[in-house]
Amino acid sequence: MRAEERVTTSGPLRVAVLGGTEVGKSALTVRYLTKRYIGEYRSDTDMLYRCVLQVDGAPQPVEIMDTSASCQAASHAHLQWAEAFVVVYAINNKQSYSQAANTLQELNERRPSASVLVLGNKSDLGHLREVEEVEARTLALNHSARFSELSTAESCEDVTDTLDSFLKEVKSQRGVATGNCSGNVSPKQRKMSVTRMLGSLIGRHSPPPQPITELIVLDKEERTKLVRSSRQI
Ligand SMILES: Nc1nc2c(ncn2[C@@H]2O[C@H](COP(=O)(O)OP(=O)(O)OP(=O)(O)O)[C@@H](O)[C@H]2O)c(=O)[nH]1
Ligand SMILES: [Mg+2]
Repeated sequence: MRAEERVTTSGPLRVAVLGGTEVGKSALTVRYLTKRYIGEYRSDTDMLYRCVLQVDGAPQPVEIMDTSASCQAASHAHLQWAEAFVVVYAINNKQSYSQAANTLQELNERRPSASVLVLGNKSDLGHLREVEEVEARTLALNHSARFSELSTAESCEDVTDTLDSFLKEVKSQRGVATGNCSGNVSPKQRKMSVTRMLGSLIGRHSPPPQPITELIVLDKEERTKLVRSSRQI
């Protein structure tokens, strides 16, 4: 295990959602947490969701970082912060697959012990397919990662099943139940309710999403602090 890898045995499960631009990272995250599919999302910054989910039949504090592809230059911060990674590409976008392959390589070098899920999104666009499922599945296998291909737009059930079982695996790899949900977050983070945030994203006439504990919008400076504070655990 590399020095920069820390074995976390308490506190929230931290998952970073990585991937190229417009592959559906935000759609996937919001779909999982709210069961809703929303067409357009803010994409200029990272979104940190803090919540308590049922993982393997028990309440579990979880933090999910929906990363912004426009902030990829700072992705080292994400690699340090999270203990598990969802690497997303779009099956109709070969370039996003190449980017996912590069990310897997980087994870292999910098976070070899981390749990990784490779996720091919937009399977509803099979007629525009540029990435064969078997190729991506083999890539994941070669990196000892899980693999799933699904459509965030069309199947809430697939998203839920895939991420539920991934979180279960992440938790089981810790070996012990986790502690509290307070986390270690720098004081300057802007906080707003998910209802308000999603309300502004999806428009006034949509019904409110299911409640989530907290959504924190991070700019680059704040993200750096978040990583610094997570290293002090
Ligand atoms: N057809 C289809 N479109 C999808 C799917 N998931 C997301 N999209 C669409 O893809 C576009 C990008 O989705 P986002 O969730 O914003 O993608 P992102 O990866 O968060 O993008 P950035 O934050 O800009 O990097 C949006 O128009 C979504 O509606 C899917 O499963 N199928
Ligand atoms: Mg996004």
